[in-house]
Amino acid sequence: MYFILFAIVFSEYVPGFVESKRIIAIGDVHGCSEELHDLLTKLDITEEDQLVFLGDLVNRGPDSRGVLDCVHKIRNATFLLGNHELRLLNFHKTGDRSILKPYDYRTLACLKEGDWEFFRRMVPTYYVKEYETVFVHAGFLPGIPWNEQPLDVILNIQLVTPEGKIKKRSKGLDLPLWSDLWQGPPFVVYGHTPVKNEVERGTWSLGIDTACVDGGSLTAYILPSKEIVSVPAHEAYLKRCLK
Ligand SMILES: [Mn+2]
Repeated sequence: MYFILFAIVFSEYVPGFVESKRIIAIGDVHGCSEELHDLLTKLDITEEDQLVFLGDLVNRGPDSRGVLDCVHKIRNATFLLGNHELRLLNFHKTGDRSILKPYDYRTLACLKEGDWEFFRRMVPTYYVKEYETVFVHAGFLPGIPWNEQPLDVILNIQLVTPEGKIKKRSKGLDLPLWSDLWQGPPFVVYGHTPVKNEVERGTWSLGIDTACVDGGSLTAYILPSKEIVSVPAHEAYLKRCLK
C-alpha cells in the first residue's frame, strides 16, 4: 500500500518516470488511404498521441478523398503544408490553371468546400522545443536560420547548388542533398524526397518519405522513443496513375 502511494507521488514529480506522450510524424501519404489506415492501426493511436503529418496528403495516389476523410476525424494532429497542397491553394485563390499538374484535376474533383479551410490552416513548420526538433515538408537551406526561410524553399528543397540555390533531384545531377549539409540544432524531420523503403538518416535530420505511392512504404517516426514504424504499400500506384 505504502509502496503504491510512493510510486504515485514519485511519478508526479520525477520527469521521465511516467512515459512521455508520443509525438508521431507521418511521411507523405499522397492519397494512399489504405496504407494510412494500416499505419494508424499498427501504431495503435490513442487520444494522448500527437500526430504530425508532413504534408502532401493528396495527389498522385488512388484515394485522396479517403485520406482527407480519415485525417479530418483525427483530433490531436498538426498538419504541415506540402507543395501539393500549396499548389492547389494557389489555384483556388487565383484560378490560374497553368500552374496545375495533370493529377491535380482528379484531386480537385473530389474536394469538398471544407477541405479548402483545412488546407488554409496547414502550417509551414512545427517546432518541438523539448526535443529540439523541427518538422517540415521538404527541408531547409543550410547556413540560414530555419525559421527565416521562404515557403518556396522549405516546401520544395531537395538538392543544393554551390551558389546556395535549391534544385529538384533528377538523374545525372551530382549535387548534395540539403540534409547532407544541414548542421543542427535543430534536428529536422522531413518528407518530400522519397527513398523507397528506407528512411534517410543524416546527423541532424531524418527523411521519412519512403515512397508509399510508388510501391514503397508509409513511415512514421515516434518521439521520444525514436522508433520507426512502417507499413508496405499495397501497390505501386504511381505507375498506374501516370498512365
Ligand atoms: Mn512534396
